[in-house]
Amino acid sequence: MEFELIATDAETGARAGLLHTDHGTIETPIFMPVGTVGSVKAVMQEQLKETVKGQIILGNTYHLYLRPGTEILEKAGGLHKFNGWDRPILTDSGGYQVFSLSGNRKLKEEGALFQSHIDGSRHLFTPESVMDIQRSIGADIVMAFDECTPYPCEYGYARKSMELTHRWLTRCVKRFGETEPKYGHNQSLFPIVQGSTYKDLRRESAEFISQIEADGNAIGGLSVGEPEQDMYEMCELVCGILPKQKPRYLMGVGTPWNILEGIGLGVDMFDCVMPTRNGRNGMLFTSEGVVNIKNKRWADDFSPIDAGLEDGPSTVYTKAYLRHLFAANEILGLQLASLQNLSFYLHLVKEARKHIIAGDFASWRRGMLETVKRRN
Ligand code: PRF
Repeated sequence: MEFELIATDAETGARAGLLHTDHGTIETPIFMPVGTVGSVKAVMQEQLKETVKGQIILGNTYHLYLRPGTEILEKAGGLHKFNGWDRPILTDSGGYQVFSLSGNRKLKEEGALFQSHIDGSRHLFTPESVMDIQRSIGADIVMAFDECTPYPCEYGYARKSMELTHRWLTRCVKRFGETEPKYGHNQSLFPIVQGSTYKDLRRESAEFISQIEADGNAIGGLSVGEPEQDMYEMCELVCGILPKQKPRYLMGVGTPWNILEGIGLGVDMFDCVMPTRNGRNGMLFTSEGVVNIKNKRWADDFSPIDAGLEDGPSTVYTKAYLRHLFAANEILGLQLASLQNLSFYLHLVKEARKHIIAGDFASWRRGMLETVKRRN
């Protein structure tokens, strides 16, 4: 995998780049739609490509390991073949999902013991097993096994957790180095910076992660309930240490304004369930700001869902119609809202990239931040 920096903004830390993988080139900054079980909820792969203009999607090791399981994934020839998405895929390691989803989990030096959220069965994830599972899934980018600390988190626990994440990383790197891709395309391992909201821990973690010299690096443990200012501060500190020539991925972030801020701090990749999950609840992200499409005020608003988007569901469907679909509990409503939000997120990062290259990112962003935060 290779990362080419195309442009760097003079006023902020923003960068535009090209990330070359065996499944195609990703233009950064990029947003990655979340396809937890190998499916971006309510959206077909054709729509992800043609309407949303998605370039890379994310899957979860935790979910795919529990269902359908590595045996089926290997029989299929990997996740790309299984789900029909032939562009890049990134898989999260399960480090986060074990802690947020499974019941009765227990952390040991060896790994994480947990109970499946599906049938209560008991499993052990270790850095080694998680590398092996991600080899079986066959994602282009695989994530290291980490512990994401909750917020707030006492200093002592945050330090111990970060140190465990570092020891786990060493084991991930070793196992990954000893194993081969299964499907003929290359895979890259991204380590994850932790350290909660403590500057000294974040600095130590970023330095530890940098010396791995991985193809890319991730920032975890943020957007877990801390004030947004703390998230930005940690992000800025970490981006100042991580290698400039490698892509930086801020995990699980966030709102459109979080993404604009993150780009300004030097982040290249983002993922979040927000556009799809909130979309299914009737919350739309548009070029006019945030819209609660269930609100009665849209009942006779026959304007496009998002007049600012040139393609996507807006070219065909109106706010009034989408509101009607939600009121009538129609499955198409969930699909259209997901398509709208993902199209908007991808549009936003594409515009950001355009303005980084044009050299007016900072002034463009000032206006855009106000617009995307507006409540309608
Ligand atoms: N670690 C992993 N995945 C994640 C996170 C993390 O810290 C987060 C935190 N926002 C989201 N997804 N492995």
